[in-house]
Amino acid sequence: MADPFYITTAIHYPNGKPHIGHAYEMIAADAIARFQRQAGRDVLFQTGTDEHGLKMAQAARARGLATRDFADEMSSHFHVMADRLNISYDRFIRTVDTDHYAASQAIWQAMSDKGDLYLDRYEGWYSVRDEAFYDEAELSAGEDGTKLSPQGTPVEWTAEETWFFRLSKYQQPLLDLYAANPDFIRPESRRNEVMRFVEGGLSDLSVSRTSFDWGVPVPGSPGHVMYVWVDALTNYLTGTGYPDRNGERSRFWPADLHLIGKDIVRFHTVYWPAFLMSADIPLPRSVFGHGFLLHRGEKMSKSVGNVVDPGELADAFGVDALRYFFLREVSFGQDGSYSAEAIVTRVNAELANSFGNLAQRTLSFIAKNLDGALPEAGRAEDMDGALIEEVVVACAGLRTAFDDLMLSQGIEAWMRGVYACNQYIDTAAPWALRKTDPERMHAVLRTLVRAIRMLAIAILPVVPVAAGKVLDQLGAEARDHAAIDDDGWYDAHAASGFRLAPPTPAFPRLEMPAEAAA
Ligand code: ME8
Repeated sequence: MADPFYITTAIHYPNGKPHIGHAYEMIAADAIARFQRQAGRDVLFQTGTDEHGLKMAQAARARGLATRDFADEMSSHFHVMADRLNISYDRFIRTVDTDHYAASQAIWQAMSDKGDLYLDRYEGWYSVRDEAFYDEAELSAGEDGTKLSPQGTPVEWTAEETWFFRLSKYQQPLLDLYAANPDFIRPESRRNEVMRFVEGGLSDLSVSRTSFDWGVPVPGSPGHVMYVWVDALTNYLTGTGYPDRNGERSRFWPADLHLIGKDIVRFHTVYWPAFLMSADIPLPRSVFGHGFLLHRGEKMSKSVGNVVDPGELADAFGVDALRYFFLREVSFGQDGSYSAEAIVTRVNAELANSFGNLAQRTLSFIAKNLDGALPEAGRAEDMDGALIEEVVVACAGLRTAFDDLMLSQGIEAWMRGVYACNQYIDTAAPWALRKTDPERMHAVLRTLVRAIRMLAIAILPVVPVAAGKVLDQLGAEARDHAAIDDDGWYDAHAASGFRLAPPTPAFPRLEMPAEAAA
């Protein structure tokens, strides 16, 4: 059986509607999941919503709804968005799911059996917006003198009896983990931050709450619900059937990649591995903290009025265009900025005018002038083999980069293959050869069809529908990496009598939406 590959996104707080940051994270994870499937891995891909905690309870109260009803309604917006963006998840988990309660209570019990949990009184600062505790030293003063968390959110003083997790005990094991596994935290800048933080010493962590009841009940401790991050992180295990270690999906643990944003790296690389070590569960192989998306370079905020609904962007530009833009424009791991102009410019230059035009011109010429029959071998020249070689290198470049999560660089490598094709067309000028040298025209078009097929397969994880459409037009069925390398495909396919129908453009040109242009 193929090698398993388990990838997860963060589970998103549905206290408000999904925003572009949520869409970005799902799209990036989806491209990686699709890429790994093409590489032949047996992929499990999980995303979902994080529905417990004080933030959700307060948001429900503000809407005058029962918390569960509010959670049902709000989670559905995330589910709809995932489907709208063509996210190929295997499971959309909700932390209110029954099996998730079982998993959370099982890991709790395992940490308790280890002797890592104890009751004490917690007094300290808590940010509801971050659902996080902070030390006094981490806080700063806001404009009106109120205290703010490092994320700039308000904190409040809380005091209650809670269960504590002996996080301090795991300081050295965590440092050893980072030292032995340089890829455990990526990118490098995040790794350095986390190592400095842990080297500074770890306090034990308050892991239950008694002041509200919207959470997973702590086993054997009436009145306590788990701190929302304990249950939230456990979602990754729930997806593999934990605590059953022999179930259908247990082969997917340990996870290969937790893809999350830079603001929650500490939870995933300090708390989460410490919980797992305590419960004697193997650790995930890698955590990648992506950057934040900014609108025209500014942080999204309701007061600035620049919170853009991802569904509206998808309606305006198309899902594949949006996917391409995010993955190409943002150097993965760093912050990135988006605007309507930037989307239109990038997509038109690289997809519509370059790859789209290449495919459309070539395929419609064949449909019209050869009656759709795939070109014959004709009279080959050295430049044909040279082009195929450049395209092979471009596709391999994408693969190597994607393997390393360098998504933008991978697409850039792919673009070099597209540009090489466009140069080849300009030099070989097949349209001019129709009357003067049909033999040579056949060879040129044949080379282009081979190149277009390889490029379309390679870019499938990024633009699955549009690239799939080009491949459908070509009648190219196999779409995994082995198919890119299959050089025998063309002649077998041409000999089968396949005929191209007149194609419709797979990568339409975008126009600036009227209101954004104003
Ligand atoms: O943190 N750009 O949920 P969340 C890019 N429930 N990514 C962004 C972003 C932006 N502007 N804003 C947020 C939570 N994100 C927890 C996670 S996981 C066990 C629990 C990312 O809805 C953010 O970094 O606040 C996180 O990875 C994800 O969106 C969900 O954020």
